[in-house]
Amino acid sequence: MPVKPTPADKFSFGLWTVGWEARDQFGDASRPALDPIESVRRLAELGAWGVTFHDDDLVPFGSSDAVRDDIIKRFRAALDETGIVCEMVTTNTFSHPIFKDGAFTSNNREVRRYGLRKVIRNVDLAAELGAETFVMWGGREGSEYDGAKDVNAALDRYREGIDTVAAYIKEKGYGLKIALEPKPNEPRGDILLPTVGHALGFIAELEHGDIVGLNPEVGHEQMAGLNYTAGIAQALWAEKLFHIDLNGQRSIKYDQDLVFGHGDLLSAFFTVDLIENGFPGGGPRYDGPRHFDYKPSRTEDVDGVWVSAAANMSTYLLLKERALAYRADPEVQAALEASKVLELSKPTLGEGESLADLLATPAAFEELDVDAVAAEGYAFVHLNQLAVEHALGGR
Ligand code: ASC
Ligand code: MN
Ligand code: MN
Ligand code: MN
Repeated sequence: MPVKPTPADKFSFGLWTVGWEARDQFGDASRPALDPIESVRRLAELGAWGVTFHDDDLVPFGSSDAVRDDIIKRFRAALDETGIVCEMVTTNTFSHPIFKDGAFTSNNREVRRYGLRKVIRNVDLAAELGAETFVMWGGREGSEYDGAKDVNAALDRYREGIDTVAAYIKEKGYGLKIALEPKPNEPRGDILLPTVGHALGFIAELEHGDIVGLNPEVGHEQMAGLNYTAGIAQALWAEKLFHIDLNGQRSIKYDQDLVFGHGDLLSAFFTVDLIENGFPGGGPRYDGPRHFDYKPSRTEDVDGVWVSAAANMSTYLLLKERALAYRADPEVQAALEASKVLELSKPTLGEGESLADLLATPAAFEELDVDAVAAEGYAFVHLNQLAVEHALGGR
């Protein structure tokens, strides 16, 4: 049975998702443009809680200040009327041809200075609208040719750009945090900060890294052949999971942006399990927005846009119900115990035990029956089958 969402579920959507006209590399738009105000109203009717946008989704690139002010005024009125929250704002530094070699890392310094101005203007707007997160997806920060980019200098410029924005946020006293969004490639041949791991390494080098974290997208990690759930798990461990982009992707290919769960469904189950139930042994939790960054497929008409938007939320809620049942099942708890999943939370050295103490413990090494320990099974397949059966509604 599909489940109807409520604002308490904290679902949010980018204006660019439902608003995508479905123009691609090979074909023209297959749907008309949607008025952002209409999108806000429709999302509210469907039970969403929040909305997000790139500056250019709301205010067309190059609009005069008067037009911009008027559009923002109408957008605010739609938020007030519907109760929809603007939880995150991001900047388009990839569509206009000026950004063809990137924004913060373009070889052209004029472009970098222009990009910084565009981002700062949007930080002010994000703060005005009460957003909590400022996402930065550097879609054009990269290259096709290894000889065309000095990666050392590009990372210096990337750091300079992000630190400048973060310092501005602090100086203004805005309640915003920056969330970097990794992606391995597309539209560039290779993009800087291609995965969650690369981005975490970069954040550690920032001066203002305390307010900089991550916005990992399901499909972006999967495009690199990586495990999304494991990626957000490490971001959580590092206390850097500031936001998430949920969608679907079927293996290593172009960025599909399918409906959440329409790619690797079992992976989606474990993503929801981690978000809703946390780590089996406790630890940091994610309680931010359940944000969808998907694209209604080009084959769908305008009605199909809203059907696909609802599908993201329905799938998430069904998986949530299944994930809660999975963890509540005593058989699963026993299987977690039998598989020693919970034993991993116990420190390797005992309380007050030093390495010298361990070295002086023959039972830990000299006397350990290595063959007997090696022969023990972990019964992970049984545990996984329980997850599959729960995910399929068989328990
Ligand atoms: C973003 C974001 C993406 C891209 C893409 C634009 O801000 O999260 O994945 O832009 O959706 O089409
Ligand atoms: Mn994507
Ligand atoms: Mn995204
Ligand atoms: Mn995207």
